[in-house]
Amino acid sequence: MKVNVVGLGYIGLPTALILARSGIEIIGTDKDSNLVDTLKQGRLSFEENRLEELFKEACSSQIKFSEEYEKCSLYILAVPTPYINESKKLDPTYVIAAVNSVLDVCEPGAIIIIESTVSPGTIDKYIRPELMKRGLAIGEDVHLVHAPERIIPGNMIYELEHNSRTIGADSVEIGEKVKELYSSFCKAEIVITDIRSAEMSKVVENTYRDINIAFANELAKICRTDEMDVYEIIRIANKHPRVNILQPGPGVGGHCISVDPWFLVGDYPDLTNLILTARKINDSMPRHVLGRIRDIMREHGIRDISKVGLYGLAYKENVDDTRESPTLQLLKRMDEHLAFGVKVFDPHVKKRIVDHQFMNFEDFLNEIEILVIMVGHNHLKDFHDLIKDKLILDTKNIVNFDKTYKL
Ligand code: SAJ
Repeated sequence: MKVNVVGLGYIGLPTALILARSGIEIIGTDKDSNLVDTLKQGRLSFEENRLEELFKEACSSQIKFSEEYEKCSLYILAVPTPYINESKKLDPTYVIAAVNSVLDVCEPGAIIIIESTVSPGTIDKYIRPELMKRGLAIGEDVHLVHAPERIIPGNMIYELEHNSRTIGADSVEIGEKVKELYSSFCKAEIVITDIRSAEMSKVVENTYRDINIAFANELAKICRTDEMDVYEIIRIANKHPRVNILQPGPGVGGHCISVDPWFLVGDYPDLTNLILTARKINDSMPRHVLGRIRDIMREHGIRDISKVGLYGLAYKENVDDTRESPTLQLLKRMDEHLAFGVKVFDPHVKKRIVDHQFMNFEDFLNEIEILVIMVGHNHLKDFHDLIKDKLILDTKNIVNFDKTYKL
């Protein structure tokens, strides 16, 4: 069997590699020629636990990288699905373009699996019409499938193998065929459903998490006003067998949880009160962090914002992915308040992407009086001796020294 994986980003690349390792012939396609060259030279484009090892194993099997689409009978599309800032609706441009490129070359009866997260109804609204315009009979000439990914950055390889999956198809027969393909690497349950349910369940999963985090963040704000320990309260509440509150933090980043709920808000503006409020609460957290920094500066008579250092630029621990990161959100807010000069360091982000970004942790520490922990990278554990006497604002609840402040 030959499979063309289209889009070699955070989802497409690990998926292509794990399929190749399972013995399936893979063509990985991306329109970014630099990325294709990098992969051809045996170098990875992003950091991920166990990805290097998987890359080596896959490259010794049947995988090739190309800018071209391949003629075959099975395609997996993992291209970006951003949202339009003003309307909060999904921007389907990349998926539509990828589907059309596939249709230009695919074999009759090909299966096109869309893995990218899409808002409910996207395939009916935007993809089926593309096939119909070409006079193709859906379910005969071409089959559409939606198999949303669920893997978490930082633990992608493990989760590719162990997370349950959803396959949305127009017929059980096609669903079963795709299930067989995914069974080559996925050891967990694979559920077959219709396309709309698959689209909706994916968005619902991430929205559920966003709302739960918003609840934790709101509790953190309530507890702050009356000096209660939000972490202790959540820890105790979670001992109840049916309570599972997530953790408060400096905001919600990443390309999933902070994005997907907007699809529902964009499509159902009159019905999404809770979902919209949760989004607003999570988006307000960088401002809350800024307030906490101001409190600590006042208390200690520190006037110069350049004495503040933000630890972490990634959107979460132990990854180098900075998409929608709370630190970038906070820096934007500081910029709007003309608070320039704050120092930044992230051990995983090796490229300079913001002003005053340090590449050496000790140089960074030497320049600052207040350390703001925005991300709980494991890296910090090796430096407790260096930071224990500093003023610290720990937004991730990972250290507890004498001069540590919490969210
Ligand atoms: N966060 C909190 N408090 C928490 C947990 C997370 O503030 O208790 C923050 C994180 O710091 C981060 C953001 O939320 O900024 C999102 O992080 P995450 O680890 O919860 O999720 P993602 O975006 O890395 O990955 C999610 C995963 N979804 C769920 O856990 C439901 C993953 O399984 C999905 O595949 C992925 O989104 C996706 O692609 O949709």
